[in-house]
Amino acid sequence: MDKLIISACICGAEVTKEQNPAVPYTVEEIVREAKSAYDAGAALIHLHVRWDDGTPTQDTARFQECIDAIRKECPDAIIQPSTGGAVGMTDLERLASTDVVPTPEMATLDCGTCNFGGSEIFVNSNDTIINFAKIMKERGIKPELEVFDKGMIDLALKTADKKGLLVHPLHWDFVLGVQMNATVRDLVYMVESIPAGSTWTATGLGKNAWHIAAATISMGGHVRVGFEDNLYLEKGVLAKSNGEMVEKAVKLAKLLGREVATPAEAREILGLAPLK
Ligand code: KMH
Ligand code: ZN
Repeated sequence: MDKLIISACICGAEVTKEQNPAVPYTVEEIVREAKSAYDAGAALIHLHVRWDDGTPTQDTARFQECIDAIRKECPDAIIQPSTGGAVGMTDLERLASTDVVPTPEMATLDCGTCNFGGSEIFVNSNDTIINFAKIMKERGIKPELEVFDKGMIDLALKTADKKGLLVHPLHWDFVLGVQMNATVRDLVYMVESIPAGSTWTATGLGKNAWHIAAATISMGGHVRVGFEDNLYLEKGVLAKSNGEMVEKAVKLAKLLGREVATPAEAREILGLAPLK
């Protein structure tokens, strides 16, 4: 089994300080959370950014400021901007997070439309998937294929992959518990549905975080934890930082006998070029 890559989704676009006061908005807070996750063992930071009042933004300059500041504290972390942004943003707006310098090694690529709760719909048409894949391929950005149910795996393969826009081996992120359930059976179904040779990360929303993490560690996948997906360390106990959640994932890995990957090892596992 490969070593375990721990990704930290430190901020997201939806969670608020009202739900957990440690949710970061300002550049300083985002750096604090990225550093806490990195110091605890995260190799990869999945990044959304906010304006100081908490409003999600895909503004290139804000991403640049956050990435530059994170880079000072987490020199070798893989920093993966979101191109999902927030519900309601245009495709152009969403892609602006990748216009930073240097070009990101990775970015998310969402592979289908999804009910996001209440009346919110996260829209990713076939053309969006194809266009994002094309742009990422042209720019040498490795996509993390975000899939919220099994149909999105099929859709990614039938759209972008069929057009030769995805470079193999692919890397997937199974976001369970938004639309699809987050049981081990669901997770196994997802893993069995991706092309051979793919790497994969899984995350469970809210209370689903920890059993999905334990199953993923046991199955040889990689784990994503953080405020974007879950605000609680355990039932009724809010996490004080993203670092606390990464620490828990590291503890689980130790208990289950899986070593944790450094950022350099994570780059090797994901087929990314070593950091210069
Ligand atoms: N905030 C969601 C609408 C991604 O980062 O690519 C989209 C999202 C997925 O979080
Ligand atoms: Zn995200």
